[in-house]
Amino acid sequence: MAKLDIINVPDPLLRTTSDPVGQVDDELRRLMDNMLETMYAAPGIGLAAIQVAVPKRIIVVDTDGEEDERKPLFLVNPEIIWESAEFNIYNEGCLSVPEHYAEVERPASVKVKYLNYDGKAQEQMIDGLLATCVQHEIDHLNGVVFIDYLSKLKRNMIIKKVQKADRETKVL
Ligand code: K1U
Ligand code: ZN
Repeated sequence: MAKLDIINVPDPLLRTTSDPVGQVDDELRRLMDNMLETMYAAPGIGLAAIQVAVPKRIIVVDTDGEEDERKPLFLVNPEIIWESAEFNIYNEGCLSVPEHYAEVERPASVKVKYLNYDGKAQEQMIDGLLATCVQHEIDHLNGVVFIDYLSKLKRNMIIKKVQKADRETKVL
């Protein structure tokens, strides 16, 4: 497995709509394994392929935390087919917007349809942090970043701070 580079805002790749996957084959599974290693190393609880500059509709998530109890989910071509009328607010972060967090409101529960690691079609009801995380990652597949839910002023301020921090890291 290999750790991949995560791109940050304002990289224009983060604004692209990712392409559906045709077939889940060994090459795609290798990408999913590398995404998972990258996510755990970051550390994070989710990662979309576009965050490692691959415009394919793939996300990996693991919101359970403990290293000895890892339960990763691989979602290929994920689609939300139902969402609850009830909403949750969560203080979200993003590996492509390092060090910045903001409250975002999203449906509390969703039903998601996807292909799993073996290419098998699945439908699953999810709630809590997992539902928040899956919605955040599906947003990435549509070129949406969580800071888009904030005011333009706050969003631009965060982008400038991330750019400045990245410039300073490059110089070191
Ligand atoms: O960049 C990403 O898409 C990953 C992001 C996922 C996410 C976090 C919170 C709410 C919705 C979606 C992260 O993983 S940011 C890092 C983070 O939240 C975290 C890191 C270590 C332990 C626990 C959480
Ligand atoms: Zn993110």
